[in-house]
Amino acid sequence: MRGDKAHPSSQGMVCVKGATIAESLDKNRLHYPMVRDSLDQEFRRVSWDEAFDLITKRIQTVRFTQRPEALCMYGSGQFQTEDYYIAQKLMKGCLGTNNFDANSRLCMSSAVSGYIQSFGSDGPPCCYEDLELTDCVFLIGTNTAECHPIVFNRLQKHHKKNRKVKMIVVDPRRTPTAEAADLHLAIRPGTDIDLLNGIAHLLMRWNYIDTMFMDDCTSNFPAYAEVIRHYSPEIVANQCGISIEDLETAARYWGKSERVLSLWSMGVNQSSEGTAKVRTIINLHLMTGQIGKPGAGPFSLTGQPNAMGGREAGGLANLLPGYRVVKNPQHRAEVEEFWGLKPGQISPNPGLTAWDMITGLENGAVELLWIAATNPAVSMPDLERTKKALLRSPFTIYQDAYYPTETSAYAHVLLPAAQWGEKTGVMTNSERVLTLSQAFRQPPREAKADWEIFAEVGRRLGFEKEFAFTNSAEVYAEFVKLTKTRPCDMTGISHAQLQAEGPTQWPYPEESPNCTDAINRVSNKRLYTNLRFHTPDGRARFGAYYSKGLAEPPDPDYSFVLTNGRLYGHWHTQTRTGRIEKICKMHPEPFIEIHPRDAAKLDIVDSMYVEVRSRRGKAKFPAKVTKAIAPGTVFVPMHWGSLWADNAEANALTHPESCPDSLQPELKACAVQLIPILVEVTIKNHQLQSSQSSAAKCT
Ligand SMILES: Nc1nc2c(c(=O)[nH]1)N[C@H]1C(S)=C(S)[C@@H](COP(=O)(O)OP(=O)(O)OC[C@H]3O[C@@H](n4cnc5c(=O)[nH]c(N)nc54)[C@H](O)[C@@H]3O)O[C@H]1N2
Ligand SMILES: Nc1nc2c(c(=O)[nH]1)N[C@H]1C(S)=C(S)[C@@H](COP(=O)(O)OP(=O)(O)OC[C@H]3O[C@@H](n4cnc5c(=O)[nH]c(N)nc54)[C@H](O)[C@@H]3O)O[C@H]1N2
Ligand SMILES: [Mo]
Repeated sequence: MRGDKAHPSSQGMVCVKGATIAESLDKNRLHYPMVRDSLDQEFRRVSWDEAFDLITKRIQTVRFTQRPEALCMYGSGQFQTEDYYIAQKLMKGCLGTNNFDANSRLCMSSAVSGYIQSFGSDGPPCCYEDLELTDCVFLIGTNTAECHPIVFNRLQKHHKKNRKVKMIVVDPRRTPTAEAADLHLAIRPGTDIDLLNGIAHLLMRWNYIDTMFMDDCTSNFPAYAEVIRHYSPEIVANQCGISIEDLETAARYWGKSERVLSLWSMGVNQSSEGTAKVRTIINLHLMTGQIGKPGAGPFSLTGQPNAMGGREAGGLANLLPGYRVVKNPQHRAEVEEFWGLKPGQISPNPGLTAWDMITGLENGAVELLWIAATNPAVSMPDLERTKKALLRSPFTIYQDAYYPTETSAYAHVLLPAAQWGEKTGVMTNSERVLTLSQAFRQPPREAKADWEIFAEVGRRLGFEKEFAFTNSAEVYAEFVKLTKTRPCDMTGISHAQLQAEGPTQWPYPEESPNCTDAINRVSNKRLYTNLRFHTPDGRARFGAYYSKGLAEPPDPDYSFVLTNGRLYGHWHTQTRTGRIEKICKMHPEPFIEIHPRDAAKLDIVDSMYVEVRSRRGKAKFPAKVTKAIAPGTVFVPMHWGSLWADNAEANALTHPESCPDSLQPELKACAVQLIPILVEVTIKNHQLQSSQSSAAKCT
């Protein structure tokens, strides 16, 4: 495995996950469709024909005896764009329910809502070249060094080479990212809006604002000015748990820099006020005119390989293809017409979100759940409740590349999916660059591409014409037509074009007499260079938000804040990285980080087991006593589900509080108690052995 030196984004760099991934290609793959009547039975192998027949019959029954709203699909940013598109056409178009949501709900949905509300459209406005052109980079709620190592590498080179470039990191933990910063603001979890409003307060006070930009290009500033008035440095420093000097330094770095770039990820998005946090970051850019120019702008770092493509294809319950939204009647009409559906076929109601699907199983509203390319039995919040709900599901189809995963235990039907390298499709990265990911090997045994599975079900439901595709290039060609004149116009892009020209950035409209290729390529690097936004009046909107803080703040009974996140070597639920020797050696087991002061109070010493309890569940981890975590806060990695360690599931503790605008669960923080375990317990680290033995059973 080598990086692609010609790729404009990675420039040939790969991290450990990329470098070792070949090792996981043939380990524990799901090879055949399998079914069972109830969850206590063994799976039996069936032919694709039988599996398709079973699924279509079940869909028809639910559709005609209940309602299409009882059908749900839960997909993923691991899909290629073609998989996403076909799923939207099947669910939202042909079946008439918007109940398609993706794991992006747990990830980027706050950024999507924030961009839409502030700019009138989704779409990160920056590009990676900005990493090398900025004077000040503001990293908030992102451990870029471990989670976006290639991005971080580019940034670090620039930072090291240019002494004047400032790097500010806002994170309750002293992560490797924070280690590299000129200024680390170790705020209390959930106090981001306090901090951002506090910086805005100082920028106002010191007159570091761009009034001309605000007058010409923005709206709603007065409401915002009224809010930030209340965020004096004394109040903010106290609230965030940082010094006034550090707060002032941050504001000064921001105010004095010609070009400011902010980067953020899950420490911001994964919150019940995630959208407000995103908009509050954008506010700082609007008040200082830091957008639409090189080296500047609000830049969300996308988590998964193709979560961006999912947004383009409309892969959340509130979206439609081409950066359209379900609630907009014109958007629905455009998509209906394009798909040849009768007017009104697309439901005007946003569908069930990922968490709504879980509560829908609890209250009987969901009759059929189709899960693909995600492992919710590890990654959903409030895991005990999630698993109980999954156990009640009348019919669950689970389509994954690997077996077993924690979620396969909850499936009635298992469908083997081809993964990257075994199917050809398009993926989009954070800077809007599209890459053709080409197949280089056959899918193992009977595995099929996700889009092929959805299309075959569509045809068997009677939509032959709608799903008459013979390859993914045709699927893509149809999809791009739906982006015509939309903010993410990619009508000039096709599989053949990507193959010939290489990775391409959108917007990339098809060639027309007054819009040549050359012009497109120059102007699409950054969005909003003309300082006109996609709102009706062309102005970017300030969002005026007071901080609400954590949805579940600590209290005398649950006095610590638990936060969680990622480690450099592991990918999410370990279906691949857990099977790679080098990575397992790098991160042999889960742990809980505790500050020495807290540890001393509770008589906890390094490596001692600690039981962590929240209102929803409990888990056990060996302690890692370290000053890298702020007192009062503890941290556990998210990667260990029940297949990889006993009693150490971080998500058993998290909670599903969600807010109405982005519907983002509060995954990053919850209140917990810590109980040292004096008698040694074993957290058996199953790792490679367990997965190999269970695999032997199924294949
Ligand atoms: N190695 C690795 N890389 C990955 C992934 C992986 O699984 N492994 N997954 C990918 C995906 S899908 C995603 S979404 C990204 C996630 O990338 P990141 O968001 O960078 O990763 P996390 O570790 O989840 O969270 C980042 C930081 O948020 C901090 N944080 C917690 N609470 C708060 C808060 O209230 N405020 C602030 N400011 N910070 C807070 C945590 O301490 C943590 O260091 O990574 C992607 N890259
Ligand atoms: N507490 C807490 N919870 C979190 C997070 C957190 O930070 N803290 N992060 C959240 C975030 S940001 C994310 S993105 C989620 C990630 O959570 P998940 O989506 O559950 O994580 P993955 O392990 O990436 O699961 C992807 C699944 O897809 C399979 N797969 C891979 N490629 C393909 C393919 O092409 N087709 C099919 N059908 N299957 C495929 C893999 O084998 C794997 O089972 O977790 C969320 N949950
Ligand atoms: Mo993510």
